[in-house]
Amino acid sequence: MGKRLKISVIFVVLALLLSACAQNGSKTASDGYKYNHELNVIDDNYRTYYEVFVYSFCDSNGDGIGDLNGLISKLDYISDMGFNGIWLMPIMPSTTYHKYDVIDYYSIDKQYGTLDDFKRLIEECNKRGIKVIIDLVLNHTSTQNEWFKSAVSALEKGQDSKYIGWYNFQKGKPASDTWHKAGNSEWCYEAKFWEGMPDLNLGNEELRAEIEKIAKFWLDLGVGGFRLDAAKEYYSGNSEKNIEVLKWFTDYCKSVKKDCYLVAEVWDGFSAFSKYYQSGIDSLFNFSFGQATGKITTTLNMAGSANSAKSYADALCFAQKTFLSYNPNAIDAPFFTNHDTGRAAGYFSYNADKIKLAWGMNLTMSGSAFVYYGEEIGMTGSGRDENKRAPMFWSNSNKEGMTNPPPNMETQENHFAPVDEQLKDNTSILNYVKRAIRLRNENPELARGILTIIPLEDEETCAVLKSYDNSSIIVVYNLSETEKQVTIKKSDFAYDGIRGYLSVNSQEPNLDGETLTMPAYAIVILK
Ligand SMILES: [Ca+2]
Ligand SMILES: [Ca+2]
Repeated sequence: MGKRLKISVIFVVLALLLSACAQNGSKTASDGYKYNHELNVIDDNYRTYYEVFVYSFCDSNGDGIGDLNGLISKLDYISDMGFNGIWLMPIMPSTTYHKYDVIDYYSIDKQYGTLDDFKRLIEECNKRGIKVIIDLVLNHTSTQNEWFKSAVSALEKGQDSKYIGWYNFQKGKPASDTWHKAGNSEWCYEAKFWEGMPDLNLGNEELRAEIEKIAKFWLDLGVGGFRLDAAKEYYSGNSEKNIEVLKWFTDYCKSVKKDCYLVAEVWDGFSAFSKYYQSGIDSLFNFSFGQATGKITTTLNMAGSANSAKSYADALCFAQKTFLSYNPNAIDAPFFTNHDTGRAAGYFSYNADKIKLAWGMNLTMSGSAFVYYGEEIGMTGSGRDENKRAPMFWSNSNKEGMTNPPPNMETQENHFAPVDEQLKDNTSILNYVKRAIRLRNENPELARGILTIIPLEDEETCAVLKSYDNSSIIVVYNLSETEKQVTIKKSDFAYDGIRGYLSVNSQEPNLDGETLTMPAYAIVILK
């Protein structure tokens, strides 16, 4: 071949490659994935959140306890994973390692750092387009909180104090095991979870004014909103009153910062928690799809038509319809695990394929999705609470930043590699999760789309249409352990081709006309 001919052949090949890329707007990634598209991240309240337990995340000063500066040092990691939101578990001064018993609502626990560190965290997050929401515990305080100490001291002396009305006190002996004696007084106080956490009386107007002050304090510091702990127990057994509390608090926060984001924990069955959307709150954690007993796990672990892929798509559509019927602006908050549930690896006996697919299902759900730290590497954790909050497993060889376990944690043996090793492995759980978040960040329809079921013949597969802002994508799920072929007629649901996919191994999907061949456990997006 002459030199000139060689050059022109190379030129033609290059031109063909370039035009092929231009045709579908996609680029091939270093791992061979052919469908990388430009990011299309919208700055609204449909985000992908990373739930961080600061205590166990990253230690910057060598005392073995995670801290805000340690978290700041990992923001590039979090941002590279594609997260554009962080939920911080409680950071305020507290007597416990978990810090759900708050002593002072206007400060940072010394173990974690200072308010200046927090301000720097917000600044650094702002630079990366990450919205920070913080845990706000309104059901109870610590017994060491000045409010409670003042109330008990007044009761002991038979004096009056405005703080007495901030809690639930009753004269006489404790009526049940959620009531405890208040110091040396003749009174007892309600503490739903633990005697060290007295329940607040959220009907008290002065307390509400104080809570508004607290919310404004943090919103002014730059937090993007709040995760509201234990909203079902504000008034245990009285959802109407709880909904009223959420409405008051939501209205107040939105009056301070219109685009703030509120998500509440109402740990209950589907019909019970969805009703809370009547409060106008943005989001409620979707307990029906997450956890070991939720729809994702039962679909992947149990055979039979009640757990078929079709039933999964039906459940997705029913959930969205229900939430929107209570609040037209409802944003679902799908999570798969959190600090109170066992870690996902254990739900599937450490089967990496199922762990990946579960995250794929979670991260292709509409709404703001939440991923608990360490889940992206399939960390181990079950049983007592401390076990579920183990030190983030950054590396085997480099212990820098790694924390000590929470007190009383039993040894947790990780079955999967640490972050530094998984980052380098194209087929790791971490890189699967990263790709799933990338798909959310490329396709606004994934998080924001209104769902329509696309009927498929095979019950181990399902498909939904997601429409948002005059654009639609089709998400197809193969929830079986074998390859499947699926046919979706372009005359019924318009699409050009494969837009992206999630595969639990290196196998790729293929579209031939209207016939889509899907590897086992694959999720494919058509557009
Ligand atoms: Ca530290
Ligand atoms: Ca309560």
